[in-house]
Amino acid sequence: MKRIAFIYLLITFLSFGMGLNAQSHKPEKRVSVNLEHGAHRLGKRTDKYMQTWRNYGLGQFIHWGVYAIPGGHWDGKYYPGAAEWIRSWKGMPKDAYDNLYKQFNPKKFDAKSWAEQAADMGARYVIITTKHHDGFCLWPSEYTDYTVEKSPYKKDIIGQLVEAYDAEGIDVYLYFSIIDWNHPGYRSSLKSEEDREGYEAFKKFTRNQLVELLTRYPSTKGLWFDGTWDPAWKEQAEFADALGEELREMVPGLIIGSRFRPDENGNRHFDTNGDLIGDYEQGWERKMPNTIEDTNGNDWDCVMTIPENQWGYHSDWRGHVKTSNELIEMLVKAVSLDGNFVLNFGPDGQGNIRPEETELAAEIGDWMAINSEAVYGCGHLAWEKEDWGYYTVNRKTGKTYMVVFNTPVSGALRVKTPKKNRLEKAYLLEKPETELNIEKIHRDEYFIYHKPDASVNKPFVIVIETSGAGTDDGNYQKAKT
Ligand code: FHN
Repeated sequence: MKRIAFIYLLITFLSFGMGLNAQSHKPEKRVSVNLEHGAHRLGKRTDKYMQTWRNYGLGQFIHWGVYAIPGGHWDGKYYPGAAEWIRSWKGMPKDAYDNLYKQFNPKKFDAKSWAEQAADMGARYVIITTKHHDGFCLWPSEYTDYTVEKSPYKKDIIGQLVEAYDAEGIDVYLYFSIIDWNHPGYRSSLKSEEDREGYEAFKKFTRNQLVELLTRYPSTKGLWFDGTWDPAWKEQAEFADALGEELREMVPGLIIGSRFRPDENGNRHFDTNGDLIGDYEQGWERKMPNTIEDTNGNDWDCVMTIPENQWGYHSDWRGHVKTSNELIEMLVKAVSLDGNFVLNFGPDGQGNIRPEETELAAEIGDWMAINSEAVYGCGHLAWEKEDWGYYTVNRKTGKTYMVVFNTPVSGALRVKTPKKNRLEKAYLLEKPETELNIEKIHRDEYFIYHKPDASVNKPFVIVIETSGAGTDDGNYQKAKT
């Protein structure tokens, strides 16, 4: 323990000294106390399941539920907030919302076509909302009547999706909201004995539903928890820890991120000592780290919406809608910083994926069809960051890529190799036969010349080959705790 405390202090000192914590999610104050329900592991998980997770690169998020029926509108009124939250927006009658499931009959829903589209886009994993904060279950749970089985649609949606995505070779992760506005025992905070009694029943229900999900869908690779920020849940360190262990015993290698359980002091994501609770950091929602130091050496995913903040279907997207180039840049940036990028889709009440999402999926898929080699199985290369874009490196083969988003007018792309590492060759991934000119500027500093013709409006990938000392992985090692 003393040795660990010393390492904490050393890292804290180095981090502050080097100004590394600027964007960090990790609590800045590092202490070392004994915790029963804090992190159970320091550093990354190294097993084969987590290695598979790490190499996904691109994932798809699906937010679907009865909120897709109003699609951000009620009684002719436009609700600008996140569509999946409409039940809680001022002016929305709760009773009306709670009866919407009686209209849930998505006749156009075709799990196979969703899965095929995701595969064509290049997604290697999918996160599906089994139930969101409203508590409506997309599987026929035996622990509540508020499920798809009681809707006119009747059929098990999660079952169909798991089957279809499994068939496409896309790993399935189940999203599960701890917040459940439909359960009588659910409370955001526990203020009375009565609250506590009701909450005990809610905890049992939560456990039963999770066990039920993993029993029904044993090919599940992980659980993506949400809605764990309430004071009531933050008191449940012991319960959540035991539940996590029980679930992990059910599925070998089960992956659970940092949004699930608090430590005994109610800290989430990072425990009182500043160590990550869970298998990867789940705090990068609609934002991304800028440097490898920001990631604290942890695995992480970034979940991203296409418009500013709509997860469920909103029929009226206002404001900026991201382009495929922006999304591809986020994907590559995530991979270059050892993370996964998960793009959200919010199908409508009939089960259609909206045309904007379909178009973006196709554009990303076209790019991935040529360039996914620079994404899958790739991670961070600790070379000096350049303005043209991002380096990625294949973790197994060491093959190195430059993913170029901004070509300088000169066409000269600067590359600074680590000491004793010579840049020998550069070619376009798309046309390996086209070798690019390399000019040595100074020691370890080169220009690679390439100016794509004016018709090129997508990022391109250059493969580079070096000789000498090999790649310097120092930063990654330094960040590991
Ligand atoms: O409140 C939810 C939100 O609706 C959405 O599901 C996102 C997805 O990460 N999670 C919560 C906000 O963090």
